[in-house]
Amino acid sequence: MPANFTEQRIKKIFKIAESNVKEKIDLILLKNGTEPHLDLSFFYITGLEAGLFEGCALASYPDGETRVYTSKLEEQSALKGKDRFQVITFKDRDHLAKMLKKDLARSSNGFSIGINSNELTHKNFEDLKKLYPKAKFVDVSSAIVMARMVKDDQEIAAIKQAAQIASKAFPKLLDFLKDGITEYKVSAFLNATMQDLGAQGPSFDTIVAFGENSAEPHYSPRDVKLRKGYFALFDYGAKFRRYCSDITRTVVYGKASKQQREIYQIVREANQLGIDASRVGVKAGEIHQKVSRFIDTTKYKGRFIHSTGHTVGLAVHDGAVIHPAFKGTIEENMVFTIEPGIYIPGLGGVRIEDDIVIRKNKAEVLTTAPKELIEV
Ligand SMILES: [Mn+2]
Repeated sequence: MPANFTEQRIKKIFKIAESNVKEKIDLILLKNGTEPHLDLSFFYITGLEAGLFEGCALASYPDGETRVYTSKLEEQSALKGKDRFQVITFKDRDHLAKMLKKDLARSSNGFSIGINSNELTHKNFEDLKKLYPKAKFVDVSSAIVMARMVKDDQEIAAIKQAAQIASKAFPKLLDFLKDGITEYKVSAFLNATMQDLGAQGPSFDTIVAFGENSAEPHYSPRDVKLRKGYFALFDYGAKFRRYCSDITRTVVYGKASKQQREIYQIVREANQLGIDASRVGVKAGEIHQKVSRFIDTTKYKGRFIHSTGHTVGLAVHDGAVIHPAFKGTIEENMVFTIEPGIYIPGLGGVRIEDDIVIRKNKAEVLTTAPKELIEV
């Protein structure tokens, strides 16, 4: 890991921010709330792997200088990065406010502070306005999203490992399935298996959906039992060094019906189409259109009800979607999912999701679990 990557990442954010807003930004200030209102950009900039940093702040300057304001509780975690940034410890909220006021108000003539409006809570913003009445606040959230979207080598290595852990858990999961086992038990098994394989934990709440429940894309496991002839859908991911993977596989428990086989093959083909369409220079919307138009040429027209994918990183939904709603162009070293599905209420659904990293000439698939139809 390059020793100065905090400086590199900060400079990258400033460069994009200043070209977006066309004005000078004196500093970028991140302020965390309490869990779950934590800005993961805090970890992007610091590279810290441990800690929550509730209530903590981070200030970065255009030359790459960064100060992390931490409570005593997180001090030991923060000190792990002290070669890349300064660590300043506060006693309580008032102490932090005093230090922020003194350290950052460099110019009495007013100065501009970049904030991440995607993550800063309204309360924290109101507090900052009181602290710096003369400052001009500039929203740099889209620059942060863009900077985080194109990954560097150490980020890709972490996601790759997270994807490997999730992929390795899949065959173990198949061995665990049996008549009458519940969605709860299988999701607990998956989480434990990923940790056993080296994950910090699951990257989001594991989805295990049997039978007709597989028609709900954001389903939560319940005490539903596995029965012969059911689709069984598993959407899960591992977190490794804070980076997420996100995979979905669907199998048939028992012998697949003709219709189940047909739905599966269409989704399988749509998944490959999406991967093949993911290249440097294409618009995210074009990838989605290729996938959704293909599904709409089949008798399952209209049954693909979400975007084709989303970027993955520190957050499992890391800022952009693979859909016309995101106007951006695909660049080298972006990491995102391709996850078409077909959902039929009352019957069930199939989704096949992979994580891919965009390389110079093609997409590299990071999730290596098998994708042919499996009848368990
Ligand atoms: Mn996903």
